[in-house]
Amino acid sequence: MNPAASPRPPHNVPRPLACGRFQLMVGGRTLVMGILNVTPDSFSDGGRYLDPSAACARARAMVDEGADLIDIGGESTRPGAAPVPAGEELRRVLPVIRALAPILPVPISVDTRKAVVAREAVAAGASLINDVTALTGDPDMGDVVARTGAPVILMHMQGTPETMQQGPRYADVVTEVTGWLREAAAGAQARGVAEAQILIDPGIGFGKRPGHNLQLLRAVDRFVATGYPVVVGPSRKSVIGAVLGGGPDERLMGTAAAVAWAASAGAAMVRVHDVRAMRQVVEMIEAVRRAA
Ligand code: HH2
Repeated sequence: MNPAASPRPPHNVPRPLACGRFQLMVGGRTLVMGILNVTPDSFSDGGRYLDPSAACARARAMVDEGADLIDIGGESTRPGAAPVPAGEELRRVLPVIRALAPILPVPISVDTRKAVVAREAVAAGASLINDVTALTGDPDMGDVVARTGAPVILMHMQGTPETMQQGPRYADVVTEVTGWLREAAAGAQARGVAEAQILIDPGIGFGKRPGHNLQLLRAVDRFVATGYPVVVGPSRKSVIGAVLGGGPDERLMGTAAAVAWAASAGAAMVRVHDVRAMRQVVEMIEAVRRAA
């Protein structure tokens, strides 16, 4: 990439990301996004936080453990998951966002592929939009993101959650996903989203075989070199089970290794379930990075 062609500062210079009444610093210590799935069927924490008071308690606990922001989702996007109607997704996430927004000392992100959910979530107090379809799903999502001015995570997925694990294919997964994300970011800007508000995510586990996921992790530095802040979500995912064996609850150390790798390659944010442990991982990586 020709740096002169981009107004973005180099990725390793910390800069503020405007998030509603908050500012997150991206480009310094890797930020920790705590996952809160208000769903009956998420692959790891499904059914545990459907009750709004349990969800709020979990969000507060993750903040105490060191989360820099909380990502709230009301629809599982695990492989084979059926879509959730907008009304049901709104019923799941809005009470939790409304209860948390006035009291949480960190920004709330909404994990949704529906424009109406993103719009209502921001109105209720969310200040970042995490769209696993990178604005390619709901035709109104681009407008909602542009109008709210919220930062947006554009994530790569091949196919849809229903179909994505049915024979995913790439000639060169890293080049294809990098190119796709660059185009998604350009498309978002063409629809009025500010360049400074865009983050990109290679979408670990979304239409990828284990080998693809490992190659994408290995290439986090190539995503960082695009100049966009990079989000990586390896937490407890099946690629870890493919390497080490074991179910989602046995993937803590594999997650820690993936988070350490991503953080040392310059990832701006990691999306994780195990906040306390992963905050320690990213702080240690940062201490090594800054050692004089
Ligand atoms: N992964 C999941 C959901 N949302 N968003 C981003 N930006 N990146 C990710 O890697 C990502 C994501 C899937 O994980 P989880 O939320 O734990 O499970 P489920 O989709 O079953 O709710």
